Amino acid sequence: MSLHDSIPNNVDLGHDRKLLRALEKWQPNFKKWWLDMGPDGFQEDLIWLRTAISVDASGWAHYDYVRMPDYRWGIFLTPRDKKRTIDFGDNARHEAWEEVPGELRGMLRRIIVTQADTEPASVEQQRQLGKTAPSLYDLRNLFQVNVEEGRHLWAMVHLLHQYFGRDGREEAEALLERRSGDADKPRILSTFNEPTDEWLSFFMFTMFTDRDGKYQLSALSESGFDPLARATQFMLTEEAFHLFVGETGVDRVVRRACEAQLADPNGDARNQGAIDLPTIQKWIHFWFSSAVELFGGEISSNAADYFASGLKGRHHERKKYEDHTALEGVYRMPVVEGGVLREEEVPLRNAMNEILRDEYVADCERACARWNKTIRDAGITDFQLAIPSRRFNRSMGIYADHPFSPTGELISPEQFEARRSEWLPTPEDRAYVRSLMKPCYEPGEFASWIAPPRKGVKGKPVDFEYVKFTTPRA
Ligand code: BYC
Ligand code: FE
Ligand code: FE
Repeated sequence: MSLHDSIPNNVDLGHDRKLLRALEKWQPNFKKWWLDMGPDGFQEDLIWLRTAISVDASGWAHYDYVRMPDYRWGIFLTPRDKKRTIDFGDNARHEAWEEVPGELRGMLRRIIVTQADTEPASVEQQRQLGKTAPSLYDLRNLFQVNVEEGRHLWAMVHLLHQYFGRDGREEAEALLERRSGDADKPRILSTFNEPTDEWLSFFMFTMFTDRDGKYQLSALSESGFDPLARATQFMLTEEAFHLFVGETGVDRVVRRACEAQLADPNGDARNQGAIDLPTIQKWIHFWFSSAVELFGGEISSNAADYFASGLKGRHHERKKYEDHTALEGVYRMPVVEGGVLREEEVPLRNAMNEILRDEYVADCERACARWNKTIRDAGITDFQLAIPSRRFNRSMGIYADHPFSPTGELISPEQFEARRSEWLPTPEDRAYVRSLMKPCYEPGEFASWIAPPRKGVKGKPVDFEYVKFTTPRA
């Protein structure tokens, strides 16, 4: 582990001068991007952050006050297993690749660039959120997520630089040039161009969009291209925290909604400065349906090629499956035909995106069941939240051209429009949620619309000074 090099790493950068020089050339451009597009207005403040300093299980994290531009963005891969083989697809049982096979170069580059692009995109989407943080605890968590997404970009840029020569270096530059939401040079995937300008959306994003990241990274951690597998394995350990922020964040908004509803004489949480449960449901509808697009087409020859070549497996491919060829068997999928939904059999390899989406949906439903427990525990028995059908509100894939209700029934466009404002955030809902977004920067204090967490970070109390401002704040 070289922690004191210009770029902390466990990939022996010191012995690869050419690679080190290429990355050292990219580094100032990354820092410039971070200052231009990272958290706006907090770059001088001291944030209680964890930094990766080792990849072994015995605590890879180190906590201290850090100014974000001084964060030690490093390159860490889980250790190499020299006996590793490719474990699925047509190349199964061959030795894992340590270099990029010529014929897979284009496909692999495309996967890595797509993954890489999401990381800076999310930082850009969240750039203004610090100004309205509901507490110092949440402010710190936002910045923790942001610096780690920055490190995920480093992890992918390292692969581009080390294994893709000149085009890899060009892709690495382009990653710093695209901008979330920009009409001329947008980020690659749809969700990463959606504004995330209030905190309910931030919690939904870390709940639903980062969770796509978990499943995509998991599929890539099975890759026969060993450096990608090892890079994504380590990214997954950081991802767990992002998902924690999202799932518990939503849970805290739900808890507060219940308290406020029960405390209000008219049973209206909004009267108490909270976000009511039906509004939370609309945000779930919006962000789930947006995130679920990220798994790609239901029937996808790209996905079949990724699997066949051994580049992208299923979630827990080695642990969970016995047949790693996926040449036999079918996936039964509801499709729209002649105006009705009916099941069609799709060859397994072409359904890989859908198989991964299944894992994702089940995980979202598990989280939703916990929020519903929070609602019941509060004493509210007539309201439950729900994850909508994956067919609801889609703009890509086989369900895109048909309106579906949140419970997944095929409906007419008129029926959808008649209920749109009941199902999805209206401009008024958005204005209401935005009106609540006022900063709460006193240690231990929380905004009116969110309950405190059950405990602080890494043994620190909830009222710990997670952010020390170096300039006075309003
Ligand atoms: N938006 O066969 P299809 C994360 C394109 S999140 C726009 O359906 P495929 C993170 C597609 O590119 C994880 N375009 O899809 C989270 C293709 O284009 P072409 C990110 C889209 O290729 C929070 C066409 O539609 N990682 O880490 O099987 C914070 C038809 O392709 C979208 C990855 O995505 C979309 N949503 O699957 C920070 C892993 N979906 O060929 C970070 C790498 C599809 O017509 N990516 N298209 O030009 C992949 O494995 C695949 O590219 C996808 C798409 C699963 C995304
Ligand atoms: Fe990430
Ligand atoms: Fe993440």
